[in-house]
Amino acid sequence: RGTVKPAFPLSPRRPVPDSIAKPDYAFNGEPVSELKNDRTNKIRVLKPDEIEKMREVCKLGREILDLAGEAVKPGITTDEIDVIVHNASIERGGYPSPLNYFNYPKSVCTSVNEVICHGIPDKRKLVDGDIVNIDVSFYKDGFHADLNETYYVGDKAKSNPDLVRLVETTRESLDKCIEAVKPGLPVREFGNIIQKIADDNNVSVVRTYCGHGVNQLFHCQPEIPHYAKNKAIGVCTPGICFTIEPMLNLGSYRDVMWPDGWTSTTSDGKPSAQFEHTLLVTEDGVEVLTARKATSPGGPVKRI
Ligand code: EYF
Ligand code: CO
Ligand code: CO
Repeated sequence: RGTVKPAFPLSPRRPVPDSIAKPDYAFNGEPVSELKNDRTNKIRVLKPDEIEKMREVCKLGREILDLAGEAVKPGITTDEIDVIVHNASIERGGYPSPLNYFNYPKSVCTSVNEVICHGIPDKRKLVDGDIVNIDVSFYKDGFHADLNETYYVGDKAKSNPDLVRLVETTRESLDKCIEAVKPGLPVREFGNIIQKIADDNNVSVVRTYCGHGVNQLFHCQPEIPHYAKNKAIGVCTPGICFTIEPMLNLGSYRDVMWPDGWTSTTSDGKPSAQFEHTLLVTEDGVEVLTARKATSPGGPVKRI
């Protein structure tokens, strides 16, 4: 019902050199250690040396997302963005976490316009007036980073008031959550913060996909829903790492899955935006491990 359809065929699977250490699922698609861990309800508190490894992998993850973001222009295909992310991951001595995760076929998720998340890079060229979310996850030295941003494609997108309202509200909803992080805060509170900002700006909150713990495992406890009055379990505690990754829609909050089993889109074909950071809870607040740099591409646009 929207603007995007699959642009097949997908390019062949990109190889990762034997010299790069891989997560367990890289071989047969099954994240065995995650599935085992799911049976426990424990939120892992990282030791100082583990926190240092999270800092390093997240710094490199930011570099990779920025390289991809710099390439966003009318005419580039999302598969070409996948090449950039794949090669940048290997050049930094790590593994692109999405590749073969539950058999996911690519090294990054690229979600255009009405695609909410998990869009598969393909032959579609970006067009002036599109928005595209690039979701980079990166594994190195035993730890994962996970971050994403939504970018405007060309000047047409930046002069569309509804798109700017959607993208900037989504960005602000994540920023407000980050301001609230401190030891003792229940993780269920993030949904209340996001929903209030979404309601005030007449956009809706996707309910199907959540933020998550991230450390030696790509996905673990706590689960972080982005909608109000959720019943998520867990409290911010120094040494835990998790993502917050709100997905907001211009129209209905409802999502539908494409027949490919990966691509989630809005049910009404209207656009969706997302931002994500990996966060570390500290003794007195939060460290944004995937923080933007002064040189990072994209960034806020003034509302029209
Ligand atoms: C089993 C995938 C599995 N899942 C989550 C697997 O947290 C993420 N981004 O912030 C995230 C990224 C990826 C991911 C990349 C691949 N997957 C996707 C869709 C359905 C599904 O069902
Ligand atoms: Co992500
Ligand atoms: Co994530």
